[in-house]
Amino acid sequence: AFLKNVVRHSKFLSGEYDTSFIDSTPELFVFPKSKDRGTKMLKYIGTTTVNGFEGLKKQKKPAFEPPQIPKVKHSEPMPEGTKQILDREGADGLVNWVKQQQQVLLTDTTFRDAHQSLLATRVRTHDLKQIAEPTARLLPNLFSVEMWGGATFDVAMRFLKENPWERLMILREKMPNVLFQMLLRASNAVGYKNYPDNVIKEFVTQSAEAGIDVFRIFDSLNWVKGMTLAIDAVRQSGKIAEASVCYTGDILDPKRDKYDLNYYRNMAKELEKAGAHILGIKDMAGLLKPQAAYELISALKETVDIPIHLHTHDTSGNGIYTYAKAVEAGVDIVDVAVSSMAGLTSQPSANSLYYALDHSERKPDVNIRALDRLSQFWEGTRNYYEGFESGMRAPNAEVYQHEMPGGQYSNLRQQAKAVGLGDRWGEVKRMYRRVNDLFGDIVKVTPSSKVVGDMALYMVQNDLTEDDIYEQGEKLDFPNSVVEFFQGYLGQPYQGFPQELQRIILKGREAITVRPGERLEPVDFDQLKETLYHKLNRQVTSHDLISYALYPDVFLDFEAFKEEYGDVSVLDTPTLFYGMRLGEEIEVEIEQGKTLIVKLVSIGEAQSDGTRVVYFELNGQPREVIVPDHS
Ligand code: 3PY
Ligand code: ZN
Repeated sequence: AFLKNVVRHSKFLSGEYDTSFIDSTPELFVFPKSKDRGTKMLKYIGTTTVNGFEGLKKQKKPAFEPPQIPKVKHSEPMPEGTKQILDREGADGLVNWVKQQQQVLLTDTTFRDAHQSLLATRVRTHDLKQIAEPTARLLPNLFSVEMWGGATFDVAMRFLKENPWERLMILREKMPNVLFQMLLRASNAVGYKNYPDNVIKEFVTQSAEAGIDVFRIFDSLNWVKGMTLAIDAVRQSGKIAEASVCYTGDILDPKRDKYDLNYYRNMAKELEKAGAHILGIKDMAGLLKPQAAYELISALKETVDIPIHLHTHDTSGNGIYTYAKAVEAGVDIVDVAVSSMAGLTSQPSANSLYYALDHSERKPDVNIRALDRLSQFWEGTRNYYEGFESGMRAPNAEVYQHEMPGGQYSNLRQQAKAVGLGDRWGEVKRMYRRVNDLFGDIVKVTPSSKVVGDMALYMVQNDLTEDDIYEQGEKLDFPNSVVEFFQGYLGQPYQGFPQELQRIILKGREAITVRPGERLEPVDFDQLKETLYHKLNRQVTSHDLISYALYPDVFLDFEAFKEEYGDVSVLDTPTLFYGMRLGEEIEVEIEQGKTLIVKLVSIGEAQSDGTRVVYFELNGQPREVIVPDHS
């Protein structure tokens, strides 16, 4: 709204300007000064000091020990890695290289799934960027670093108030040697619903251009029909399509025969035919038991020619044993995390796997000292995020009962707390499995896992049983996500929906069996750009546009937040979460080479209008801001 300068001038907008334009309208070249960058920041710090941060219990900022960043020689050339192989030899060349390896290759998930699964996805770019270059230098032999996708896109904007595209580009610059991997929910992109086909294509194109090399693509119901568009888009961008089968049930349990070995074999063949460069096995809950891993991988190695990449979660504590058996059966790549960010609902520890495979032919070619140093950094950094820990302290083999994905565990627990079910968490977990059975035993991974989670919360909250659903279902108002799921808007589950239940839940609403994307109007990006331009009053980048197409409300809220508080991604994490202690002084680098020194002097009494004055010094000058007091 404050922009009155050249970029808003009608001549400039219509392109009817020449060099005389500058001379005739000099006033338009006065840009709004970044005058209030400091004030906005003080307002943020003041508000957070007084009111706390969303999702965290308000408390005085703890004094954290700064994490130890491993020292590396910045001036030395960056060691080459898999990224150079892809760039030189293309996707097929890279796949051939993988096939030639005797060692088991590693993907490090510390930058994505590990913190999605342990810390509700809250790890910030500010911390990731400290350890990015050391990781690239210390672990150049990784197959890939998973650092984007899944829930990170949404959480970055919604809670951390930072731009996910910036994260990608900042890390890319610091890590030019290893493949960057993301998790793509096929037709759901990085969201919770199906998007129009052209949005998926555009998102893949933009992600590839910004630096993603490997796309792990999955459908939340293992519906191959929902995946082919994304696979094609990735192939067209010249990147690696890792099409994945989600693993559920237990292939060795004769009573769970819906998802047997043949089911996985068939799907693997279909994905290879659909153009997968690599076959992913996505064991999102950590249900793949060691002997099952041996049999599954052995069977799939006979079924497909492409490399196999196994992903699991260590919730039960059996992760390393599962990997050891998979390695024995010839798996090509496995997902691990740096040890202080591993275990529990996260991936198995890279450091532990290294020793587990010591003296074997397939021992990974990584430097264990390097892994130890990276682990020290993460041990310190993890303390910043303590308020987002799930509360799980030990391996929990109950996961074989409830089957909840590792990435969902901490989030659903937060959600349960938010609706007042914090002390009924045990019931929620048991209900989660009962809902799965009620729904006909479905694959549970984002977003189908969210549907099961929503239904479980709904049933616990309203004290409902399966019989109640069948008997009183006509009168019940089911959660939206559940209704849409039964409408077929997330695709079709294997062997279809339970029909009687579908009838009860839909109450006469339509149900589709075609691919949802076929029925969605393509987004008119030119029109959308125009709309967004008027909403933001500034130039719209292609990243803004796709963020807005995926998450319109979240994106606009994020923009409004920036308007009020500026760019808070420059703040250190303790300050972002807890504000400041009285008398504390911090330095904030607001841009390269420009640092502000902020001191919190005092906090005024609560006023009758519900505000407080917070007194700071900014670069030695007294400054005060008025902030609301929500207590
Ligand atoms: C996601 O989709 O975010 C997941 O991590 C699923 O396991
Ligand atoms: Zn996962």
